[in-house]
Amino acid sequence: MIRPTEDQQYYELTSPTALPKASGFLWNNQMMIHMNCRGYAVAQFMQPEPAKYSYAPNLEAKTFMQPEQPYYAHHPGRFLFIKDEESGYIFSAPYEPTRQVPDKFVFAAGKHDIVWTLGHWDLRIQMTLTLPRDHAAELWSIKVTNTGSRKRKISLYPYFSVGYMSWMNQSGEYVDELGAIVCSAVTPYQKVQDYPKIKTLKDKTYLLAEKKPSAWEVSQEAFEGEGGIMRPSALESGTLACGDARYEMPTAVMQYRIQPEAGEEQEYRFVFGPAKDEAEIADIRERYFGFDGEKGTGEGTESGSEEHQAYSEYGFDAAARDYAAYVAEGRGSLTIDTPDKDLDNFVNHWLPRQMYYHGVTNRLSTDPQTRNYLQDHMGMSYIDPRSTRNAFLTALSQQRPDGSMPDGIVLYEGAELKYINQVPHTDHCVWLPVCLITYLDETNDYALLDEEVTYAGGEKSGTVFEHIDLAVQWLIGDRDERGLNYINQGDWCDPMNMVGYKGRGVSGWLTIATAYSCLVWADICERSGRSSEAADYRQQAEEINGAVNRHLWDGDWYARGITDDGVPFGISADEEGRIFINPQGWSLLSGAADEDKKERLIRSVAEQLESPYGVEKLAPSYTAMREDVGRVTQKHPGSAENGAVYNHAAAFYIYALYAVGEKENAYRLLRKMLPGADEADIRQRGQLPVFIPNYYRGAYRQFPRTAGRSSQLFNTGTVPWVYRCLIDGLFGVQGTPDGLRVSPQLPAEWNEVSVTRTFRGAEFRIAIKREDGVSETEVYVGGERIEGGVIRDVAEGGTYAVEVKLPL
Ligand code: CEZ
Repeated sequence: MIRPTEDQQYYELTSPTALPKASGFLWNNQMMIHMNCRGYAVAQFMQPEPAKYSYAPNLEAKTFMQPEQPYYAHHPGRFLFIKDEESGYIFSAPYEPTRQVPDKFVFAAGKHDIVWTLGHWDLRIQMTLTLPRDHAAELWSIKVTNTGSRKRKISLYPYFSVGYMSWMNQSGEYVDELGAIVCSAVTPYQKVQDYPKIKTLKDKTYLLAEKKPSAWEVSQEAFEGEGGIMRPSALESGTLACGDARYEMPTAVMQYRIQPEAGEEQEYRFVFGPAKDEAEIADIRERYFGFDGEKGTGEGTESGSEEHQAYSEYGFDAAARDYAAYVAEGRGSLTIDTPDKDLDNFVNHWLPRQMYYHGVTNRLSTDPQTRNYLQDHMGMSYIDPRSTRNAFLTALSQQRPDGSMPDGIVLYEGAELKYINQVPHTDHCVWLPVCLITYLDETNDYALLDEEVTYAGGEKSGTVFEHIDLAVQWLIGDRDERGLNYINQGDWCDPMNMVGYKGRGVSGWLTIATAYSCLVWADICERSGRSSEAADYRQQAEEINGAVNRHLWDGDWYARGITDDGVPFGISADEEGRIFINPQGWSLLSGAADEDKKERLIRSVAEQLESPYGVEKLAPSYTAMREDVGRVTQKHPGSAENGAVYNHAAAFYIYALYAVGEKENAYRLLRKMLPGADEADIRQRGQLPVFIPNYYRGAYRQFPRTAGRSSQLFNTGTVPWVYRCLIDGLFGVQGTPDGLRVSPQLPAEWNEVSVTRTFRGAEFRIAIKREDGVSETEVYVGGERIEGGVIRDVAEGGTYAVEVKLPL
C-alpha cells in the first residue's frame, strides 16, 4: 500500500481510497502547494501576504494554515477528465472527481515533484507537478499513452479549478494570443487607503497550455450543467462550448481531441498560477514554452515547429531541473544507516526537507510567531547557518528595550501582527538562548555575540550578547513573589489564555523553562569567556528550580501552573487535564527533577500520556471549558493542544529523555512519530511518512476510534527538535567549541550503525558497533583512541573515518 521507491526519492501510495487524505507538498520561496493523492490541492503564494489563485467555490475565510481541513466535492483540485469517444466512457485522473477506481494507481510524493501514474481502459496516464525555483506557478506535465493494440479516439480535458475569486469582480476567458485561459478578479476591499496595495496584487489566475486546445470552457456552471462536478454535462457534447465567465465563477478546462495509435504517447504541458496582467502571462509563456501562442497553433501534436518544441522543452525542463537543485540545497547534515530502514528513509530524505521548508517560507506568514521563527531557524543551523544568523539579528532588532520579545517578528515593512500575535504571551525570550545554542554548536560562531544590534524603536543599541542577556533577565524578572513566571494570556501553549489574564496566574512549564534558559545561557557565557556570569546564571537556575520544587511538585509529576485564583492545575486532584507533558520533560532539562522525581515522572508519563501514536500533550483531554485555564480546553478532546499527540511537545520530551540518558524510552517514543510499520497503524494515521504532522489525534483512552489520525498539517516546530534528538541524542554527533563530540545513545536492539555527519565543512564517516569486552563508549579516529570522545581541530574539507565501540 505504501513504500519508498528504491532510490528513496519518492514515497508511493498504490490506492486512491486506502488513505484518502494522504498527501505531499512542494514549495519555493514564493509559494506552497499541498497536493492530496486524489487530486485536491491547497495552494498559497506570498505577495507578500498569503493569497490564493485557486479558490474554494464560496467566500473563503482568510486564516493561517489549519489542521484536519476537510475535502469536499468542489474542493480546489487539478484533474484530467478522459472520455472514450467511441463508448462515451468517462473517468478522471488522478481519481477525483468521477471516482472511477483505475486498474493501476500510484501516487508518488517526491522531494521536488509529485507524480501520479494510472492505468485504465488501455490508457496510461502520468501527471507530474513541479514548481519553478523563484516564482509562484505550477508546472504540469500530463502524458497519455495508448497501451492497447488499436487506434483510439479520446478526448482529454485538463481541469484546473479557479473557484470563487471575488465578490467584487470575477471573470474569465480564453486568450488566443496567449494560448491561455485567463481569469480576472479584484481582491475585495473597502477602504480607500487599501487601494494602493490592491492595485499591485496578482489578481489573475491563468492556465497556460503549451499545445493549443481544440476547445475550452471557462464558466464553472456551464461546464458542470446538470451533471455536476462528478459527471459534468459539458463532457457529453463533442466539443466544449468555448464559453467565458462574466461575473460568473470561472474555471479552467481545456479539451484535446486526439486519436493516438497503439503505443503512441502524447505529452501536454501547462503552467497554472497567479499573474498581475497579460504581459506577465506572455513572459511566462516565453520563458517555459519559448514561443508565443500565435506560432503555436495547430491541434495536438502538430502544434509548433520542431525547433520551437525543442526550445520549449528546454525552458520547462530546465526549470524543473533547477527546482530539483533548489530542493537538494536543503539536505541536512546527517545520513544514517541503521537496522530501522523506515527511520533511515525519513531522516535521510524527508526530515531535513521539512526543516528547510520552514526555514525558507516562515510558514507563509509575514509575521511568524517569535517562538516559531526562532525554532524554525534553529533547524536551519543544520542546513544554511547563515540564514539562522540573519534570523537572530532580525529578531533581536525587534526586541523591546526592556528585554521582552514581541509576539511576532515582522518580516516585511508594513506587515502587521495578526491572529494570535495580538495576544500577549510570556515565553518568547526562552527561545533565544535555547535556539542559539544549536547554531553555536553547529558553527562555533561565537563572534555573533559581539554584533551590534539596535532595539525596537531604534534608540537603544547593544551587542547580541547584551540583547540575549537582557532577555534572560526579563524572564527572571517576570516572576511573582514565589519565584514563578507569570503566564499572562499564554506561553508555548498559545491557547492557554485564561490561566493568568488577570495578572496573577503563573506557568509551571515557563518557570522550568526559565531555569533551563539560565543553564543554557550559562553555558554560552562560559564558552565565550564569561565565567562569573556563567556561575551567576547557574546559581539562578538552582534557585528557580527550588521554587519549582516547592510550589509545583505534586508527588509524582509537576503541575502545569497555578491560576489567577491560586488554584494549581495539571495535578492528581484534577479529573481532566491531570498531567501535562511539558513541565515533565523540561524539568529533566532544567535539573529541577532529582533521580527520584525523574523516575516518578517518567513512569507517570508512560502510564497516563503514552499511546501507540506517541506521548500526548495532556490527559485526560478536557471535555468542557475550564474558565481558569482557557481556550485550550474548548478544543475538541484529543485534537491539537487539548491532548493530541502534539509532536512538538512530544519532541521536547524525547529531547529531554536523551539529555538524561534515557535512551530506550527516548527511542521508543521517537519511533512513534512515524506511521507504520504495520498496515493498521498506517491506515489509522492516514498519512505518508514524508513529513511529521503537527499532531496525531490523542485522547487514546477516551476516544480510541479517532486516536492516531494525522492532522495532515506539516507546519510544526517539531522537526528541528527531532533533528536535535538525532544529533545531540540518538547518534551523539553534537558540536562543541572544541570540535565534534561523539557519544551515541543507541537503543539496545541496535548492534551496528553507520552515520555520515557533515560538520563545519568536514565529513565524518562514523561506524558504530557493539563489541564484547567494551565497558564504555570508545571513539577512534585513524585507529587512535580519542579521550573524552571529542574530535578536535576539525579541518574544513577534511574527511574523518571514525570508529565507535559500544558495550554489548
Ligand atoms: O499554533 C501553534 C503555534 O504556532 O501552537 C503551538 C505553539 O507553540 C506554536 O507557536 C502550541 O500552542 O491559536 C490556536 O489555537 C492555534 O491552533 C495554535 O495554537 C497552533 C496552530 O494549530 C498551529 O498551526
